Amino acid sequence: MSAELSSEISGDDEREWAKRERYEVIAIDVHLDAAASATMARDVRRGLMTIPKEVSPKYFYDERGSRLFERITELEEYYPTRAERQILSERSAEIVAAAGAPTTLVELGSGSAAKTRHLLSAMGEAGCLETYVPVDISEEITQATAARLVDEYPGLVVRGLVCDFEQHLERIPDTGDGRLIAFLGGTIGNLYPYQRRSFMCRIAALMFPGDHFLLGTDLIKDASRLEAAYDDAHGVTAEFNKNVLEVLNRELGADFDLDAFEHVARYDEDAERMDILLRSLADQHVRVERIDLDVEFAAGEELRTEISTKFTRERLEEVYAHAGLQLCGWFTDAAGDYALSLACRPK
Ligand code: SAH
Ligand code: AVI
Repeated sequence: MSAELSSEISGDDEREWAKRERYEVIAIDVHLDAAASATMARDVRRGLMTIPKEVSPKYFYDERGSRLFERITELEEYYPTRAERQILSERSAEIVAAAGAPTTLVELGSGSAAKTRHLLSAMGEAGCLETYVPVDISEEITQATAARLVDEYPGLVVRGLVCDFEQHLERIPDTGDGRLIAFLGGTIGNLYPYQRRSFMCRIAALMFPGDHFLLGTDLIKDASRLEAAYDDAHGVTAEFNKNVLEVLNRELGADFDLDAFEHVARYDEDAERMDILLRSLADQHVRVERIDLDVEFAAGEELRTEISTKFTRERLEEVYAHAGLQLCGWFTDAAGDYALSLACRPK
């Protein structure tokens, strides 16, 4: 609002203007529609008919699932969030400089953007911060995050996208002047290798010269620490895992009995990934009404709900090279548990 204009209004008017301003600086495009429910129906049908059975982790994140994930990030056993926060709090200024002082921060799987503030603040301090583009499948958390950030960063424009980042990456706005595209939290580890390869090629295709990609990845370590991180003593991860069954019950009219499954978290050394599963505690029958599907589970049978791949620097260099990108920055926490890597197009 201009100073001239603000001097003409007061009291209720001023509050009304403040509200209006907020609407003007936040634009969230929602691309989850009838097609998205059809995709979910198709995905779930295919997953429950496959051997071994599986459900995509993107269905974890309804409002309750997003809240449970936030609780996971605070658990003693779940070190990745703390490690990534340490790197961002200490090295964001360096990362922003290495990324060429971008005006726009695009964040895929942004969630509550709790750690992202370090990057936004560093961009603010470098005098380049203009636009933040959160991209997430959960509308509730994206709206709430956008509202909080415009309050915390006066002048920031938020142009969010509620969509599936595996399908709608091309909708990310071209804001000109250099973008930093961040994919934090280790979420890339939740993609299967074939999904990761296609995702990375599409990211590379989106990047203009001068754009940079910042990727958070958990690093390979001792299996016992990994398994504890995904099977905490308070049972929050178990609740998060079982929440996907609640989502299927609500969205697809399924009748999963949550007590008839147990949470399992196992490290697969060959595939270098955690397998997160739900093991059936008995022979049982599940009906998924909305897709007219009957599914049999044998006692002990496992339904895979998520993988969480762990990386090394060498493996990430291969991931980037396959997508035609080049590693141009490597930042780890003091314990070497977690890495943020910066990639760009080769000159
Ligand atoms: N980046 C945050 C949140 C990580 S949790 C952090 O580091 O703490 C993973 C986030 O990705 C959730 O907010 C979830 O809603 C989102 N997400 C998962 N699959 C997605 C998909 N296919 N498309 C868009 N967002 C997705
Ligand atoms: C979002 N993603 C990176 C988390 C992970 O560590 O793979 C999801 C998670 N699943 C169980 N705990 C955390």
